[in-house]
Amino acid sequence: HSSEARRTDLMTITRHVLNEQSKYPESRGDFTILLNHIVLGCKFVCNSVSKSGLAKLLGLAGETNVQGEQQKKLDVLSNEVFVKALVSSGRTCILVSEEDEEATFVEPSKRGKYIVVFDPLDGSSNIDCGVSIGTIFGIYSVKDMDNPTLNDVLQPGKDMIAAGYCMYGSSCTLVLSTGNGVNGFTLDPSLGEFILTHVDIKIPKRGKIYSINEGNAKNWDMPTTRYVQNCKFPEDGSSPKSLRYIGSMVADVHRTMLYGGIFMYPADKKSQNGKLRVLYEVFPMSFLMEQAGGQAFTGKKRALEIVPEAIHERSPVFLGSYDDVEDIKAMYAAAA
Ligand code: AHM
Ligand code: MG
Repeated sequence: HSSEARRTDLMTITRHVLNEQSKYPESRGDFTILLNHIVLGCKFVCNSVSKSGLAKLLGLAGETNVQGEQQKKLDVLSNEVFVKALVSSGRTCILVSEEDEEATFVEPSKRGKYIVVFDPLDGSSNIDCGVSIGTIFGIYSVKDMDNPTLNDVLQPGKDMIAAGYCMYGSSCTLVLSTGNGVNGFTLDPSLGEFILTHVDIKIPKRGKIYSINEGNAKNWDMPTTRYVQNCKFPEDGSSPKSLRYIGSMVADVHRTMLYGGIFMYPADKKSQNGKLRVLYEVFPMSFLMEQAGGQAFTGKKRALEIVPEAIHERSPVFLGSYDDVEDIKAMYAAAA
């Protein structure tokens, strides 16, 4: 009767995290409270994203509302919701958002021990045509709660204590790791709860898909060019890989996680450090990939070993199935 049990014994994300945290005797529920506020932000954004097409149809977007304010753009709105939810959780001390030039230092009366780095709504070019977009987040602990400094944020990704993303697609899926593997939760809209649907996600050791913006090929370096050439014309006589590229990091990484393969945003002649941001794009996704048994590489080293010098710094990244990332590492080693 296990299917019956599954239907009546719902493992919500809160219950799951409470279970995980109960393994640590010193845990006092702070992380669970923090996560609940992140989840609230995700639910809000999910709701706004699903209504945004309708709002456009009814001519709401871009119009002024009753207070005479312009309707806020979705990414700006999402950022406000996350910042307010995180500050009011009372569990954060520093926030870094893709939308804000400067880091936010939480006032002492509302301060907690966690640092949250996030991209509230990633994949902005996909918003207006209804393609999947997402939220990405990473969590660190501060060293000295009474004295938070920017250095607390500029830690290598391997020091994160948790990372995750929420994808606003055909369903709303939240994928989370607290350093004990990766689990996926799907929002049940009728309950308003994220329910555990993807237990202990492991990425296939090798995949059949490569994912990259090939429009930049003219400016790639030699190892990337060779690697992609080999995806299409494999020298060992194996079948060519399929190409999938959505242009939303969350959606491209989510597919890579479930189906296997490799996602790449390399350096190119125009952008020496690629496009993706270290703190709230490269680090959380690399953390999740490693936790799922995959790898993340920058072209020079393990992505989680980058020591960022600025909060909006960028880095090239190659992440996905263990063996596929081994191949690109070999291309770089051969070129060195
Ligand atoms: P954004 O923060 O402006 O949305 O840019 C980030 C997005 C990622 O989601 C995605 O992987 C990448 O940009 C796609 O870039 P490109 O359009 O250059 O292929
Ligand atoms: Mg982004």
